[in-house]
Amino acid sequence: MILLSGAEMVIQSLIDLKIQKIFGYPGGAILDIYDAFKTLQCKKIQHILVRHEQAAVHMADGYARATGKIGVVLVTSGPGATNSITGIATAYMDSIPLLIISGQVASNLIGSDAFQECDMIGISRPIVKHSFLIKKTIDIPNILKKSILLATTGRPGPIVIDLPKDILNQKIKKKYYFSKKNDIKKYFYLKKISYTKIKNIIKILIKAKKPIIYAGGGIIHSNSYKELYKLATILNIPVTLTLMSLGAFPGNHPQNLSMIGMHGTYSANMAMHNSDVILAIGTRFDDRTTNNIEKYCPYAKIIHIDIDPTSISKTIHADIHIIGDAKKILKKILKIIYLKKYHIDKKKIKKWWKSINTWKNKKNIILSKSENIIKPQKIIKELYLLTKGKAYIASDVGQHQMFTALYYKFHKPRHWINSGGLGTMGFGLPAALGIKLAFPEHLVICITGDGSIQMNIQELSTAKQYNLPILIINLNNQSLGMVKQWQDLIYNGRHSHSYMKSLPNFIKLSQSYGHIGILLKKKKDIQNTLKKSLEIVKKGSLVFLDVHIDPLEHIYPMQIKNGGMNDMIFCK
Ligand SMILES: Cc1ncc(C[n+]2csc(CCOP(=O)(O)OP(=O)(O)O)c2C)c(N)n1
Repeated sequence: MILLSGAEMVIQSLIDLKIQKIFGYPGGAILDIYDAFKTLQCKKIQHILVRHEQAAVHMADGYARATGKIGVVLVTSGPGATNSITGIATAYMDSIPLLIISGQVASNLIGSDAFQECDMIGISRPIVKHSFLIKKTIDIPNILKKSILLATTGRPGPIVIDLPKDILNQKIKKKYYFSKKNDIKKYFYLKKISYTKIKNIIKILIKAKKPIIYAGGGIIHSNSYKELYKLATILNIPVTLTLMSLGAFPGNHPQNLSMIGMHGTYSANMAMHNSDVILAIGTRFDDRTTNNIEKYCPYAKIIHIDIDPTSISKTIHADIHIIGDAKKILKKILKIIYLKKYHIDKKKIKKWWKSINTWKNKKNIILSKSENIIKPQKIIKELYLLTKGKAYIASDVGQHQMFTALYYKFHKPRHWINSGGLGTMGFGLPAALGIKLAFPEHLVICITGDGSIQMNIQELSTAKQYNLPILIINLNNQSLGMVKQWQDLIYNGRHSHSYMKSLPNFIKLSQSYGHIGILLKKKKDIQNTLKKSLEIVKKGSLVFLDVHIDPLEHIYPMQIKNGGMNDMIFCK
């Protein structure tokens, strides 16, 4: 057994837990941990020094979403801890597994308003899956191990570990014991999946005249895309996705109706509204996907599969539900379909498909003609064609996010990374860097807006330090576009503080960080400029492409507030 300080135990445990990357920023309370990187001569973990703790959490979050592994963050006490809060809330809302290790003042000073003291456990409590204040050095390995299990199992989520400075002390060595055995007690108990319920669900799906699958982010968290694909194609059922699950079903598959909800496609929302059976998997029926719950899908029987019991009938009543891992449940459904040799008559829902195809073919978005001005839809479509839907794309929050969700067809899961639940501007750039760190060989693109990018633009410096050549596409409309759109539609066009007058010169700004800045203003240059930018990125430089788009463009379709799923508008 080796002797280590508390700080060394943190690093050694993370090595033993096979953590490869830590995103962090040093400060007084965690200097011992930073010192332990040196005293242990740690080479197995790469530490990425960000420029702001919020970005550290988003970077770890992007890394986690793209890889399916946990993202680990290290921040100091006080302002370091509070700066991480928006990132933690972002991960919490989208069920992303993160471990946030925060420094704390020494145990004897806790509660005395000591320098850089804040009650991190208290502040973060409503936005974590669980948290620990470690009181004894020897508990460090076990609590780290337990935290990773908690963060990554069941419904994933962020865990905070607060570490008082005295228990990390580099000068005090204690026996380090890390158990390699799987000896942590499971914290949840899942009932055996009911055979009768599964048979019942299959019968309902087979009998349905207008069935639909509504697949959420849980499909991605549980890696059950193959099972979803099999079930949907065997039964010939249309599939709708949420903002969080784009890519969980191939974007160009004829059964894919794409995104539902506030900015969902016409066909997806119409099909949901008119369906007679909804199979909802790994989704929580949040308000952006349901519109007014009183008018929600009036003809449908609802079957809900989810790992989180608190999601069942939380907003929409489930007629039948199964709690558990989506992959296991879908596998069981498929197994029973095969074993029992159910008679599946795909033609039975021919009429349903006819209606869906009419909705699909309806030209529901009326684009105003533009001679020279770039329409945001056009650039995203072109990007999709040039990258063949294979790029990892991180976005920020606003119109550009919705344009990307609607016009870039994601063929694979974990390639569309955005903040859905909290809707955090400033997420895109750090998240894209986290993805690039995970997959250095892959093309990573950040699609952002002139408002969002300025919320974490300092990370261009991190990108330079770690040589992370991504493509940033700034859909620049000189305004907080989504806010302006709401003001146009709901506030009679009164643009109160949604226009930004003094934007920086993004080209010079990115050049000053050591990157390449390119300006795109004309419609006729879209294809060539995109190609050129992608080539430069491929050669190893970060490109900041500042695209001046039509500042008046809106994102449509848009559901009418308080309406049903089928109440949408398509133009101003
Ligand atoms: C941190 C944060 N503050 C405020 C908002 C509210 N909000 C949502 S979209 C938006 C405008 C985003 O503007 P921009 O990034 O330029 O994107 P655009 O809508 O123009 O594409 C704002 C202010 C938010 N989502 N996040």
